[in-house]
Amino acid sequence: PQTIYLKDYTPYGFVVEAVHLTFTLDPDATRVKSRIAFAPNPDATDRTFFLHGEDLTLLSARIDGAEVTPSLTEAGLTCDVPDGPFTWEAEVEIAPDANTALEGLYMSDGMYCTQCEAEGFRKITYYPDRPDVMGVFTVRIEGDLPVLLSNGNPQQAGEGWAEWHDPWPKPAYLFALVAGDLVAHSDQFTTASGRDVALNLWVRPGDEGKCAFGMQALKKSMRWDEEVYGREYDLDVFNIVAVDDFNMGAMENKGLNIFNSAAVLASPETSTDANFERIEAIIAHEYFHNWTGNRITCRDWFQLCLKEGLTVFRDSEFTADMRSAPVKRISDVIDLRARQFPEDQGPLSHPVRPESFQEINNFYTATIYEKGAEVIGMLKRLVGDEAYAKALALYFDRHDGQACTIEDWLAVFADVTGRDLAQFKRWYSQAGTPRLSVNEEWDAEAGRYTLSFHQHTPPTPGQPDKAPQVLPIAVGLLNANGDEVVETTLLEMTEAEQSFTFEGLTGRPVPSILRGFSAPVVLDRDPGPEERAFLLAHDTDPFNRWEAGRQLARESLLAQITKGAAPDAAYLDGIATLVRDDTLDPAFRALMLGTPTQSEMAQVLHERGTVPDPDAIHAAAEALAEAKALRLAPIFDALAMACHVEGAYAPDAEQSGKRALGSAVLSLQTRRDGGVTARAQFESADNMTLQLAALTCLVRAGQDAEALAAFEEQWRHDRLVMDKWFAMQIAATAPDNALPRAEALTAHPAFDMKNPNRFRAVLGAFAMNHAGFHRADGKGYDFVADWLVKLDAKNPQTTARMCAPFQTWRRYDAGRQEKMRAALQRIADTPSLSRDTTEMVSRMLQ
Ligand code: HT7
Ligand code: ZN
Repeated sequence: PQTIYLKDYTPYGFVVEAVHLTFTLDPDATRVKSRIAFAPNPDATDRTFFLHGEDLTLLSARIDGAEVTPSLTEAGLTCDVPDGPFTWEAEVEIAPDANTALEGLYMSDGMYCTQCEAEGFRKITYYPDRPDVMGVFTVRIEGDLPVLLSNGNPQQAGEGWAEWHDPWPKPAYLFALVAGDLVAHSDQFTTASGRDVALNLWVRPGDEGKCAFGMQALKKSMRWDEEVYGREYDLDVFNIVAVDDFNMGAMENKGLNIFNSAAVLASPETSTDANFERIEAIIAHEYFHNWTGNRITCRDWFQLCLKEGLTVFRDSEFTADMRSAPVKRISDVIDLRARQFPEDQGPLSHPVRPESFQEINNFYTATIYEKGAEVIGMLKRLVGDEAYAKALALYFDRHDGQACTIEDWLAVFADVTGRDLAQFKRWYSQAGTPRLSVNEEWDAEAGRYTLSFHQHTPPTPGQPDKAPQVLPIAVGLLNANGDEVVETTLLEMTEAEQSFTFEGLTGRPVPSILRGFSAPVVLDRDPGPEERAFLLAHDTDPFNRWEAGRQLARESLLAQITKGAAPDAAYLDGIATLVRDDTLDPAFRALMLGTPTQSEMAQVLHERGTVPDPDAIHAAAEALAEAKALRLAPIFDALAMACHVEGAYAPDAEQSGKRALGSAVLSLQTRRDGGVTARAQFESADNMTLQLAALTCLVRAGQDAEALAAFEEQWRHDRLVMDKWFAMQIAATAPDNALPRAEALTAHPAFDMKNPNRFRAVLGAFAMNHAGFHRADGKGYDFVADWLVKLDAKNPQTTARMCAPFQTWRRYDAGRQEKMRAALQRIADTPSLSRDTTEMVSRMLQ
């Protein structure tokens, strides 16, 4: 496959002045007529007229009304064109019903639907399918379906046809069309400047009862973006559509967002608190793209983090404002460490702005999204809130309507602050997770305390040597009583080694370093259990308080695994004290009860030079949970009281925090009472959060046969709930049982490999059962590899994403390594393997 390089970017030879599309819908033979006004691009030198096009049957082509015969290739067409402006017209035929890749125009249960980002529009018609070519689209849809939607504002409609016009120039990746038998949950929003916007959430009949929460989330997002970023919505209508077959979470098409139904539909009976929170965040994310992505888009796909990193950062700020800021920050860091750190420290490591790719779909990664958001968080910390707000205002002002680069983005910060951001820019070009080590010096006589830091980023593929990066390190100092003697101070580290001094102290302080996780680094520092226990008890920074508990748990697990030690009493005591503290937010206490995942422990062991044994890690995790259950047993009842929720179910921060703590306690309680409490909760639950939490406990306890059958019987008609049923019983079961269970579930009548949600529910959940996936006999690897090979022929994008569990193969023992490598090689050797999967497995094997 061909490699595309950032350095080779050149502007397109033409500008698009207007695009008219007419769709005549048919599942097997949809006709697409295009009329596009082109003019020479004064900023370009190369005037080759190339239009992308894939899997299209060209029926006719005309330039300025005269028939032409373009040269066709697999990737598109070229044609001789006049020197000045001209009109291109073409008619193509496509087959949406045969499109199982879910890219371009496809069908989901009788409904027509599109997904064009990143390069799907070229499967709809011939077009310069690149984000720097922006045009004003007018779309006519003809089809015998009640609802016909496209981007922008509705123009005219009649029986079996509708016309839409989007006044805002946009790249083709933001094009969307939906047609089907849909019903709307409608509402209305008045913008700050008084414009009325009609809001519709379109769903399949039967799903109307799952729309109210999504609509409220949309209205909250619209208001928040006005209040915090000064951004108003800019069309008369905002449509959201829920689709069952979708490769990712959702897509921000201009004025017509398309959502995976799992990312928008919710009701208390069928959705967990976590689902509600995720839906609120995704609705916000897609809505926020209207400015950060749509009004200002990316010049090329190497700049993907320009819209994704910024939009993730904005949606995190939104969730922090709507719910609890510390809880959101801790959850984001858990997620970053679980998904981005392994990526950045393995064969798939790439910079936040990559310099080359073969298949852009493989770069919608945790690095681009989550590390991209961390980079913006650091920038904001460094320049301060006020300068950040000014820089963003300038960004919107200066670049509205443009396709931009990271250079444009950084220039607004440089212009507003006068800072030289050349070194900061390394965050965009250098891959890998920096490691930060610390030395302390205390001069009692002078009352001077010095922190000396050393930063080092290990080599990553193609980048053996790294230069020092700008690290904002937030530090606070506590005295021996636990009082804060130096409030959070931002140290700006720019050198490989650098010292910072605090004067005027009356006693040796205890440092709280990297507060709020102020930079996405690994902090290599072992202050010992006493200091961690002290910070767990006293740190005023909630993130570092949680981190102290997390590190105690990590060290306990390490000692259990490598030295056969018993679970650490200091950790158990600290947690027991904290979890009882009713002044603390229950959601925070629930997070405190969590422990590192088994996969995280494998990573930590590997970093410390010990080959991880998945069975030993599982045994240690079980022993720690048992010890915690024993330690907390005397306060189970008191905790259950603290988790009591008054009144009707609401998926708000307060109630869901209580339920999160309740679920954490229930899982410990199940270890003591054999599942009696969980079974009672399962039977009496009137919401999915409580029901699923109880079922998960029963699965973990191996007491699940009846409950699983009852749950299936109750929910067999609801595809989103059934995804939970499939996933949870595989992820939470004992490792020995995971493979037989996953194999059996692939034979279940409701298993449908063509539906990405269902495929992920089985195969993705299996890979999350760490010791089950990493069975010593290698059968877990073979099972996943077999299914990936099968799926690749239908849906390359989802297949390639689901290769990720293999990325850590070099961590494990020789036997497992060889079996994982062989499974990867078998995937790589599959005849006609997609470009997507080929790129992923070959990067992993390199
Ligand atoms: N911008 C979108 C990214 C995306 C996508 C979404 C759905 C299906 C395929 C996709 N390819 C790329 C999602 C987002 O970040 O908002
Ligand atoms: Zn996004």
